[in-house]
Amino acid sequence: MKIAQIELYEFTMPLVSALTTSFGGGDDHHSILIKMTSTDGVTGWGEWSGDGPGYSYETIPTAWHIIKDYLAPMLFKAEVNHPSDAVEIFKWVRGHNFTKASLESPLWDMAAQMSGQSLSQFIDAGRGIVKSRVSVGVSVGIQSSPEKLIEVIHGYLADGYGRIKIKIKPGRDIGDARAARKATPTSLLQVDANSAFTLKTADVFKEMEDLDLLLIEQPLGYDDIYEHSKLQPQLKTPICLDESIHTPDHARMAIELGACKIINIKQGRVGGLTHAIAIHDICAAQGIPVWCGGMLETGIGRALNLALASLPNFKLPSDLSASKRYYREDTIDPAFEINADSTLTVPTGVGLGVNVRMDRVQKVSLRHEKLSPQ
Ligand code: OSB
Ligand code: MG
Repeated sequence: MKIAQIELYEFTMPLVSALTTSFGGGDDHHSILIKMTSTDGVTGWGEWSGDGPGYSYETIPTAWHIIKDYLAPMLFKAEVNHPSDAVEIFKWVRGHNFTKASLESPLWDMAAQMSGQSLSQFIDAGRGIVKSRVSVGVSVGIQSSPEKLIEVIHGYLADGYGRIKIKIKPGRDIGDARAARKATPTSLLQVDANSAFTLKTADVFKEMEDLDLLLIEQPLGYDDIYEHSKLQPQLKTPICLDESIHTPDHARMAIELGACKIINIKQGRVGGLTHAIAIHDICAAQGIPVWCGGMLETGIGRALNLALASLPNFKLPSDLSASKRYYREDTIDPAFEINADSTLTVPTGVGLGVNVRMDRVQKVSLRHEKLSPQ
């Protein structure tokens, strides 16, 4: 397969509910959609899932620059036999994982379409190991008060979510975790610190031990593995790494050091589905369960995440909520809905298996650029 055209759409969409984290968070979701066309006229979609410099160094302008000046020209020159070829094609560019992933995504969509399969089936490759429904939860931002947090959690429980994750930061930690546990004495509950603590301020996690938390996500440095390996043995509650795992080697090293007992896989953060699947396999072999993290993706990115999370070692509920938790009008049809058993159904149509609503993409688009071979 040769690539004939790459279209970039910068867009912004209002969030139904802002996700305030230890590093901030706004009322809108601002990102890039990618439409790719092969010389045979097959089209595929992808979504850049970086968040901004509070989460990783990548931003929309860096993504645009890296795609336009480096990745797109490299991809136009290449013959793509399998979407995983992207890793080798883009290897010369260091880092910029979210940006590489955003171009690898449409290759997976196109390859699955060309094989006449859903992306989940394409990843399965005839092994019969993928699930048709994925267990999911909801990620709840820091609220104005613990009382408000309880109210918001009750709303999500009523919507059918069986797993709640709350964001925490210093000063809004044990109090919020206790409030969340009070709101839901029996649901699966976890906290995400987004790197806001240090070994010196980590005693608060010992106070959380009696709350029966499923996991503590990324308590320490965003680039740290070593100090997490000092903290994990002091806690019974499993540590789950998010920010500090960027490559399959990071996953291997974190497990080897005992820095975590669980890994959050975000395909964008690790440079695409190829590396995400590799990390899934490494963890499976080591008995480390994984779950799929979210970056407030619209339905395009979420469809890809759902295909990934259909793999068997995605054993814990993923941050993949219904369309309406994020957007009043999603970029796709039909909207994702939560099933009564706190699952999302993996699309069965070919490729991503969702219908991209071009009218809505146009409506939210801020900038559009077409790239083609020079
Ligand atoms: O740490 O998991 C995170 C969103 C933006 C940046 C970081 C994170 C998140 C989420 C979103 O928690 C979860 C979702 O998409 O539902
Ligand atoms: Mg996280």
